Amino acid sequence: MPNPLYDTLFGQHQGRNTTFLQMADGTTVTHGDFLQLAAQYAGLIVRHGLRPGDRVAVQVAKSPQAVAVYAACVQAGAVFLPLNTAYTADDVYRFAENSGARLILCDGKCSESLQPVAHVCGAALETMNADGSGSFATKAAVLPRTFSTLDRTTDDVAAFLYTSGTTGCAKGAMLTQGNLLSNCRVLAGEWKFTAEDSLLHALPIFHTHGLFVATNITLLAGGKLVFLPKFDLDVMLGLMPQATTMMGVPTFYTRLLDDERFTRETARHMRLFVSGSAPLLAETHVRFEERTGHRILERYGMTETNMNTSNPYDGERRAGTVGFPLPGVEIRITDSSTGATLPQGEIGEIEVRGPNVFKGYWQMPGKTAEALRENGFFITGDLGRIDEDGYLHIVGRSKDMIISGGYNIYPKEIERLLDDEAGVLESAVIGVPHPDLGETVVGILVAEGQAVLDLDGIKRNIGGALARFKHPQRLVVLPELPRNTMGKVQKKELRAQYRDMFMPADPP
Ligand code: MCA
Ligand code: AMP
Repeated sequence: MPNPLYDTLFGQHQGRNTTFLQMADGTTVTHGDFLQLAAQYAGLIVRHGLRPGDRVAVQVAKSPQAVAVYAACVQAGAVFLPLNTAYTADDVYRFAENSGARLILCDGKCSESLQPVAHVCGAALETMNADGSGSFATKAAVLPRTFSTLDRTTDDVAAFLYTSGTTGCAKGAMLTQGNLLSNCRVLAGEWKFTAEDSLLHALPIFHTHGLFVATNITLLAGGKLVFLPKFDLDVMLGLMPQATTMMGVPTFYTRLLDDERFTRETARHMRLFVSGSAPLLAETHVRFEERTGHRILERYGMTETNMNTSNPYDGERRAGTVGFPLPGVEIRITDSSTGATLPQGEIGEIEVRGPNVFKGYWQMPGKTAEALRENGFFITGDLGRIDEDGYLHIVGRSKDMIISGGYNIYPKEIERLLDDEAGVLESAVIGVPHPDLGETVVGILVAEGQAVLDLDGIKRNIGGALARFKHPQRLVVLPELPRNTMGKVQKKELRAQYRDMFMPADPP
């Protein structure tokens, strides 16, 4: 029976003895063994009563078993809903509840806090620990190692990825089999992936970059992932000589460059370094080439669209740009207020159309209509311009969002908590430049009347409700927030005022 995503990424490897995953300790998982495990997991998903289209929320550590859950969902026609392991139980509740998840998979350490969530949502709860053990593995182990793949079409939803959005409300972006397939096919072709490739994989697998780009492309091409639980400089340096490609957020590149052990020799075996998820400074691009002789290939994507543009594999990879639209993808630059296409070279809203663009936000026709024009163009919330040679430059964001180490943070979510603190009249949360993370979170507070704010206490109070990576690194008190004549807070001014807060001072 046809299931295009399963057949293309997974089914083609059935019974193969080739290495799919190589772990840091040198142990490996073959394609064939991986697929048998995935089949057992698919069997268990179906035994839980899930039918095609039902959602499986997954908040587990990165492991071969976690990837097998993804494969199992595809094979059983379930919608895979991966969640950042840093999310709090409240976050998981919001996503599980909104999506109507029927099965929640979590680390054994979280089962106590998530049991009530599963109960309220009417979902089953199973555990999967970082080493793959847990109730899910135990129950699956006795099931057949084959599973009759369920029918799907390219228009069926394969995954939900949640984005908080500028209003702080959770939106489930529905990605179809066709979205994921078209994008990985195009990227594998453009970036010349083959079965000979070995990709150094240190990204998390709960986001587009690590899963739908790095993992899908490698599966499609039949190559190998050198599969690391997280970014660890020593491990990366040790294993890079065995790899041919790497994908990373800019923080990976700055951390590598800050270590003198990272040399031309370390990168000698590599053929391609890809960067994305956040802006790569032109300076990093230049330093990287000086050190290794490699030009980083920067590309641009989004949760709702997968990848949109890429610098060329052959041809000039231009620092400070995200390259050209991928084959089949259209980009236009528009006037944010009228939606009219702007003349070439002008700065405006970046809009995207193509087979990569998602189906809409789950059960949110209003939000979907705000983001997706009737003619199919998706309004990205990024500002850019196309230069005379056709390269896209991202020059800023019209959406209020911070990208810290490749993770998106929406200020509204933090401002709400700050505003609720005793003695706080109002707040503004901004992103300021950070040497390691690209941007980091700063909260600006205005006190009520003569109130004296206990900043450490406020940090502690809001901390419990926020995933760690969203915690403000610093809180600052101002007598008032800068506003324009319409009364709108001028975050641009605040960002300018605090732009050097974490940056090393230039040597005199
Ligand atoms: C970890 N911490 C962070 C971040 N990561 N704080 C702010 N921003 C972060 N990104 C905090 C932890 O909460 C912890 O805090 C402390 O740092 C150490 O944690 P650890 O896990 O050791 O952190 P790390 O190893 O230094 O991680 C930094 C990292 C990681 C390697 C940059 O965040 C990462 O792998 N980022 C990649 C994200 C990604 O894949 N983005 C793609 C999204 P404490 O000590 O206080 O507890 S997909 C996307 O954007 C689109 C589609 C695209 O175009 O790709
Ligand atoms: P997300 O919605 O988490 O997938 O994040 C997507 C956002 O990351 C985009 O809208 C951009 O703002 C940003 N982004 C992704 N790739 C790049 C890049 N190469 N340069 C600058 N920003 C990027």
